Amino acid sequence: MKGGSGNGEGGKTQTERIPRSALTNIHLYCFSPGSFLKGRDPIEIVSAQIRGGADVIQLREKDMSRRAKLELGMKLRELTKSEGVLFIVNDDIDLAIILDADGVHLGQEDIPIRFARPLMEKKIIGISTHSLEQVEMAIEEGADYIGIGPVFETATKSDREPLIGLDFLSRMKHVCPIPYVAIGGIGKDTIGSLVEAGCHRAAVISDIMLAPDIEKRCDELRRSLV
Ligand code: TZP
Ligand code: MG
Repeated sequence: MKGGSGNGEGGKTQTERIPRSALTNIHLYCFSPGSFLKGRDPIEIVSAQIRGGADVIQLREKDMSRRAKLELGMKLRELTKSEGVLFIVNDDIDLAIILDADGVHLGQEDIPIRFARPLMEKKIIGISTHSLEQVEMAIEEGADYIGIGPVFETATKSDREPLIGLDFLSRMKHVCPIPYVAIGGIGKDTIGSLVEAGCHRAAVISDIMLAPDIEKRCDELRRSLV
């Protein structure tokens, strides 16, 4: 088992707080397929990411009904639990609670952390940030980790914010005491520059979903990050 609230070694129960240390060792942050599904089996896509070394799986399905998200989420909860991988739900605090996920990932337009925390006291709360001001606010509000980006150009998020760039990323280690995960346009061709900027945690969507061999690509990316 890795960081997740597994039912394997350690025998943690879901009522214990997910320790912040579970986030210390995460490197490769992956996702459910969303619009990249293309007729494939979502469970097989996530399984391949886990076999390749994903440390976190986020349920991120922007076009699914909540009922469909619940059904997929139940399967992903079971899979991630048995594999000892952290399971995070995007946007929906209620779905995160229903699924007994390890945490929720919020955006700047979602419910603020101060309202989410009482509902998720023992869980992880992550938040997407796009500027120093948002990073400082996230820390002040008690985020457990931060998503920071977009670092590079991406077609995956149509309403993306301005690029933060590598200079800003390299400053994060001085300004951010909690784990931060870079996102946006990260893949096998760009991951080296991320590491050069001192960032060893990456969230990757399209480069993995479009790869001919998802497991192999995850393995390559994860090896670059450690
Ligand atoms: N937030 C900022 S960029 C982005 C999100 C969710 C999309 C990242 O996708 P990709 O395909 O890895 O660039
Ligand atoms: Mg959101």
